[in-house]
Amino acid sequence: MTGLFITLEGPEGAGKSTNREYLAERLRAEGIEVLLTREPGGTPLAERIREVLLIPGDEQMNPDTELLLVFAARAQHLAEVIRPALARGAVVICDRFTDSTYAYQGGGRGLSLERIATLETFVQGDLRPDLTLVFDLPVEVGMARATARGRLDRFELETRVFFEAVRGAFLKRAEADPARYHLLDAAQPLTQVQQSIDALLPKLVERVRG
Ligand code: Z5A
Repeated sequence: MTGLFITLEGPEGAGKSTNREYLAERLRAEGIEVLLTREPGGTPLAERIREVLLIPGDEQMNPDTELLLVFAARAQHLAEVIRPALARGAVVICDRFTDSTYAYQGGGRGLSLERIATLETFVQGDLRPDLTLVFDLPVEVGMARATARGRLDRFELETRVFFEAVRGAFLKRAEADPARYHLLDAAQPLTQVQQSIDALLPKLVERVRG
């Protein structure tokens, strides 16, 4: 038995954390086992790597170090949480996954996409998400939401140019594979975003029940 692997992606402040709970509750209401998790993180060790990645420090982090840390956390997360849950037939909803690596380390930092793809295969084998919801919104709207929330993490301190590149990378990936990606307009009021999620539910439930 294999479950369903759903990832939520998009720039900062897009509403992934808010809507992951919503989607999980809707699926649970159908009697489906849902495992809700996030990256970087999802296990105690991977959460420690998350802190290294997010907390601003005096020493500038080398982009390759950043890339290797996200994949190190992912290897742990896959082994301890994601693969076991999928193996027992659960739906895994993961707030960010490797599309974020392509967007932030590839688009934002300008690292080679080929190198990211090599690490992706090394760490994941042939495991890829079954469905990726991309919460898209203009950079200034996302930045305003993040700023309104208070203290900014190491990524949120980046420039607008960086976030435009991140957004562009998500959109490009979504455009290249419409079978896997579903684009949501995250600048809409929350109730409308959730209506768009509701519209996806019947097909999702059907897919889980095979
Ligand atoms: N990162 C990376 O570089 N490489 C990788 O491979 C991975 C990650 C996996 C941490 O992620 C950072 O790690 C991330 C990329 C990097 N950095 N950034 N930036 P994170 O997921 O923890 O951080 P985040 O994306 O910045 O989370 P976020 O700002 O919390 O965004 P969100 O989860 O999409 O949004 P939210 O918390 O649900 O909503 C933000 C606020 O907006 C909140 O007050 C909501 O109430 C409000 N909101 C949400 N939806 C709406 C609507 N529709 N209308 C109005 N207000 C709304």
